Amino acid sequence: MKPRQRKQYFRNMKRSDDSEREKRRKRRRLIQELGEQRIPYLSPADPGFQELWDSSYAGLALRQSSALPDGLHERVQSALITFQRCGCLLRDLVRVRDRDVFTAVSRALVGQPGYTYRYLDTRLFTIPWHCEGEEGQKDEKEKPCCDSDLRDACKALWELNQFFCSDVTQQTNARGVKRSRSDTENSEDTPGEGMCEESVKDRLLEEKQEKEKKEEEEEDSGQGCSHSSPPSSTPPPDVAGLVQFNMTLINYMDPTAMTQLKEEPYYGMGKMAVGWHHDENLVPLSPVAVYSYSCPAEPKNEGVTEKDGEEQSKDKEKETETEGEGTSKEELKKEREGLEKEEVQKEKACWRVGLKVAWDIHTPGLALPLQSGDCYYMTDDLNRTHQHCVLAGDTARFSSTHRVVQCCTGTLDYIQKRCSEALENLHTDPEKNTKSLKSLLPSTLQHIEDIHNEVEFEWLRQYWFQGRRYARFCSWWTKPMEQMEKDWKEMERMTQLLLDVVEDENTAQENRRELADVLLNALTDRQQHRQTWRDRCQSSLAQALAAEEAPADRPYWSNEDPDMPLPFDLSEIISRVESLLWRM
Ligand SMILES: O=C(O)CCC(=O)C(=O)O
Ligand SMILES: [Fe+2]
Repeated sequence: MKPRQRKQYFRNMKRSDDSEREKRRKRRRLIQELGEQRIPYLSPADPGFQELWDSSYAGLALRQSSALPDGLHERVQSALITFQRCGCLLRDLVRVRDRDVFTAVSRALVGQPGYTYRYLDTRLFTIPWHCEGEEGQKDEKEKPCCDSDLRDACKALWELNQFFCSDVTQQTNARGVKRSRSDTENSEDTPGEGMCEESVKDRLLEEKQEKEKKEEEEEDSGQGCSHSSPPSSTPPPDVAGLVQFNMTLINYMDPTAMTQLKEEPYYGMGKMAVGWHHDENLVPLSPVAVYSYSCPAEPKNEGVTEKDGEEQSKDKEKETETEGEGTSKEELKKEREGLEKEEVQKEKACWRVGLKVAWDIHTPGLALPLQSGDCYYMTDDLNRTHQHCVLAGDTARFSSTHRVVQCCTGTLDYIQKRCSEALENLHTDPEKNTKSLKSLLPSTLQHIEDIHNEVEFEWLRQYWFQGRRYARFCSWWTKPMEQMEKDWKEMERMTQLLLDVVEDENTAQENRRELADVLLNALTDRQQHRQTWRDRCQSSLAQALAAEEAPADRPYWSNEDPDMPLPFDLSEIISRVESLLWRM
């Protein structure tokens, strides 16, 4: 990098450091101001829970485990354990506010062959799921891409996906009918009885905090699948049509193996496995379906349902009251407090999904406990208007989160087409075995250089950053990535040809300046991104990973590599093009 460029680069870095520091300061202040005070949230045992759910969280639906066929539970649960056993579930080294962090949960993406999912600057590649009756995805040698255990596991998730596709559609349609009827009966949303009454003073404080929290949330990232609100102005999908989930992101976490989990800061809901977030990159208004499987640490007390638990605690309360006859009020109060604490402890032992209305600290939050095998759906615009988090229970837990991911730029098919588009501009003379560019139109070359950067930074480096984690258990991506690297190498050749044209004194002056501009922009971007990926690969967290998971800074080559038309480090070329432009 030239000294001037480097200065600018570091100035930008400093600016973003400053704003990061400012955001962190705001966040600390908000938490300080909240002090011991917390925004209320409701759980099933709290009065007004159902009313709050109906009025402020209507897009959330719980499907208790009994709604799924028994056999499906068995297959899905053993599939999740297979993924874990095969080492497919790994913590992602993602980027949050320019910092490298490991997600608390270990993850794998399973779904449509050739699809990817991008979150927190990380592109995950699907392990392809296998459809019923089909032999499984084959690689180019017609060999199955993964072993038979993994194939069966993928098949089970596909089966669960099929169940969700039809069940979510049915549930949404049924609720749609119910809601439109009740809408005409009672057009006003009534807040639940559990809503808090605030004093004017509290309210003013809250408004101030809300403003700050709003700013805070803009950059709050929970390592879920987003850090920003998805766009709102897109047409609603046809609710009567069948929902097509195209992939599932599997999560796993054993809280006993975690040294520190963050406390939920606003409501005091407990330890978070996944912080507050909106799911990112989904088709607008599409639903999300989640299967929750908590592995029992010890033999479960079968037959005790949520409801039973609640009834039991009420009975206990009654007993205490009768027992309490003759005891002092003080003792009674203590006893009740003890019971409430016990209740809270019991509740926090269970995995829960937490929900809150985005940009709102007046509406109480909602914490929904999930028994093993329970599923929940987030429908309508819940993901846009609300944020969710996952609250860790006492035992290890898997979840399979099915999504309709917006894939227009995220499939292998898409990027292969882009590569072909770029390579179309390369002409090979078969006799002389020389190469040249067909068109020298600046817009065409700009387009090609954009593709070049997209292939390198959105696909190749993303893939290799995740080390050999894919190839270890599934060969599906191996050949396509090799081919993509070959195509990219051809694009390096094309950039070199463009450089030749730009540096050729015989090229018409006007055209030359335009082309030099195009080239300089592309190379500067490329150089900066290469540096970012180098830094990511060399971070202390990345270095601490085991060899087979360690990030590879690939493609990387030395200046002496006879195969490569341009050097890895572009600073010298950038200087040349810059001074050429100065002289024009
Ligand atoms: O595990 C869950 O219940 C949800 C996880 C989640 O929110 C996510 O992966 O985006
Ligand atoms: Fe999520």
